[in-house]
Amino acid sequence: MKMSQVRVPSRKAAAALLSLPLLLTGCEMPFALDPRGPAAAEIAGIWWLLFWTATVVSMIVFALLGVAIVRARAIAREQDAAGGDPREGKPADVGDGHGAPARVSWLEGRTTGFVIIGGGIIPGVILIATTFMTLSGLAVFDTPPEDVAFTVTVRGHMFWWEIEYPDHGVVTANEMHIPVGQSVRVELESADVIHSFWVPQLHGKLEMVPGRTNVIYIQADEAGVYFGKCAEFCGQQHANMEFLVIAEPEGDFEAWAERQAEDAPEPTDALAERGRDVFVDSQCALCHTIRGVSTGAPGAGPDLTHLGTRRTLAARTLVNVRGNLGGWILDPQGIKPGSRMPAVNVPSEDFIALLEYLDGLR
Ligand code: HEC
Ligand SMILES: [Cu+2]
Repeated sequence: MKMSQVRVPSRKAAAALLSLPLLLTGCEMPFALDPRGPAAAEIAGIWWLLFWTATVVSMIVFALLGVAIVRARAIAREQDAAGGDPREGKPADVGDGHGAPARVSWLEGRTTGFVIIGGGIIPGVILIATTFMTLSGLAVFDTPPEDVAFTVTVRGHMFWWEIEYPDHGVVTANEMHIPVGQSVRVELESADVIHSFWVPQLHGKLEMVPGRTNVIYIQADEAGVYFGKCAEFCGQQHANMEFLVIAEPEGDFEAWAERQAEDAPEPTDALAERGRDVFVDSQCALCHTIRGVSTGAPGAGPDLTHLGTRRTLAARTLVNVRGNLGGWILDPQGIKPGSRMPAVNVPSEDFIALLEYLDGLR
């Protein structure tokens, strides 16, 4: 084929193609590459190592390819001009029968060495080195830090997170608090299918497997709200199985834990009091624990004792404001189809009271 027959993509098409990766990332640094804890920093380091190695290798490969193309075209032109192979005086069609050159002169006699070194030894050294660096980096999953502040148990449910602090006597859901700069041991369990615990800015993913306990150590070096997500497809609402890790100064953390360990606050007015009765007398109480008020079946639904202190509802599906709370109770299957909470029929006056009560659980 002659060069003129090759279709070169237009400049516009090339520009569109090149900007595609930017669109895909939304032009923001992906969470995992913006680490805020030692384990995530280690993992991001491995990512950058592999990225730059791959970049340098591909640049060299593309440069060699470019050289080969330019040379081949030069030789082809010379052949055309001379009506044969300019080096050996052979006919023009000695190559592939279409006028392409048979050999590239600068590689002649050097091909074996080039293939062994360029195709075997160099890639071998790079692969072995990066394998060792990756494996030693992955030790962040297995090596317990020297000082561990305490243990939290996180149990995955379809499609929410049960979070328990055995040392503090706290049970909550979908929102985990940790003290800044301290390492926390997290025991990962599952109540049903395989889930995966992932807080990209703090650590890599670790599976939550029914019947076993996996352990991960997380630490945040800066105060902040970190996004977490189930990273193993677990069913219809997998995409809405998210959570928050809130890293705060130790004093704030202790205050939070103390408050969470208390029983639910008493209703402060008649409406809220009626709301509590509605809750206790309805199906809600079969699935949800409100400490001091109701004991739901274990694992049937999130603990609601201090519901009003949480930032989000239903595993980060909704912001926790009264309107959303009402919407959720009326139509959980419309908001999160396939979630394990059924719509419960509550008469409208009762509903207002119920909302008043639940919103007051701070
Ligand atoms: C069959 C068990 C069941 C019943 C009955 C039930 N729920 Fe739920 N509820 C759940 C489950 C499971 C979730 C978690 C849903 C998810 O996020 O996927 C949930 C979530 C919630 C949440 C959000 C909690 C959070 O921290 O995100 C609230 C609030 C709630 N339910 C209130 C109620 C009220 C009020 C009633 C009664 C009108 C009720 N539930 C009845 C199982 C139940
Ligand atoms: Cu999941």
